[in-house]
Amino acid sequence: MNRAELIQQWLPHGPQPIASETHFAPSNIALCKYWGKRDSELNLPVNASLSVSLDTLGTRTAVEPIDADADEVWLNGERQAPQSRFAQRVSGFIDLFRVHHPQTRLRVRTENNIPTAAGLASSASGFAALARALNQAFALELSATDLSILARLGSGSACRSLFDGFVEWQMGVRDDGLDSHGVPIEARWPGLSIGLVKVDEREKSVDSRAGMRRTKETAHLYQSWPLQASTDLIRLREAISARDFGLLGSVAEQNALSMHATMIASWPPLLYWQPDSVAAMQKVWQLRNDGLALYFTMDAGPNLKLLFEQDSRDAVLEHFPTLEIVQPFGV
Ligand code: 2P0
Repeated sequence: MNRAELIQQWLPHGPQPIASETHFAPSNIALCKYWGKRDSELNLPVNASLSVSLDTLGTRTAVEPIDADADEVWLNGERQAPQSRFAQRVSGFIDLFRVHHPQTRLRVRTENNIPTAAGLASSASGFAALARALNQAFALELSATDLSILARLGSGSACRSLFDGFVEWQMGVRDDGLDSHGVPIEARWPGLSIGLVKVDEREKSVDSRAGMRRTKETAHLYQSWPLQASTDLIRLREAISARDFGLLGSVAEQNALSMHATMIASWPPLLYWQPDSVAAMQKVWQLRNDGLALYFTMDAGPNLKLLFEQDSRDAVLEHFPTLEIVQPFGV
């Protein structure tokens, strides 16, 4: 199904838009990854995924109508060129919301407080915060679930950023994707810690969207990915409900490495790792052999995200002194 048709039918008619307040949405890190689409028009995934939202790390966004020919997009205080990829993606997303007010042009002010050194994607929190701001501006009064569906059209992983804590993105079965959205998991895990290991903060040469397509189209190994992901998801749910950190960490690490295995098996090969990424992985494995409960996950880039609990914090910092630590549920 075409996204314009879907929105035309599905989105309520609202009044003329007004200026919104500033809305926040958190970034998220997947413990079971989203990798591969069954529908790239609607960002419908091949597999369900599970993430944890990063509390106060994310994006703040406000929108206001302007009298102009084009949207005006500001990122961290800087006006973005209308032809830039960033501004184009923002305007493309606004198109969904202005379907019943096509003449409307908006000024979008968006600020990320995600440390630039962290190697964290900001598109997830960005589209989630923008969806919230647009919901208010167009007086749509949509539920968090509906906003999750819309955020998914901006960037798949954004559908998980409409919720705090652990979130499952249920893949759904419908062609229109109205059952493919984030669902919060009612469990907290104080002390759960995510440490951001910066290996390289340069923009990656193959973005996730292109990487997923290449993997799905060229890697035979990818055929085993849906089974890996569905098994991991069940085990992660168990780990969360039993608060079993060894299970959570080991499943998350194996899931990330399995995703990377499918990337490496693509053609041309997709290897996001750098020598320092491998060195950091080997350090984690060595520390684990020595008895430290430390695991990692990785996304489509060279940086590692370490997973540990509060009682290991000092030991982890001793070996990774520049680590930036996020505790999504507090200490
Ligand atoms: C994830 N990633 O689950 C996975 C792991 C990257 C690796 O979601 O094409 O930016 O906009 O739907 O959401 C990054 O993919 O891709 C991502 P689109 P998105 O976090």
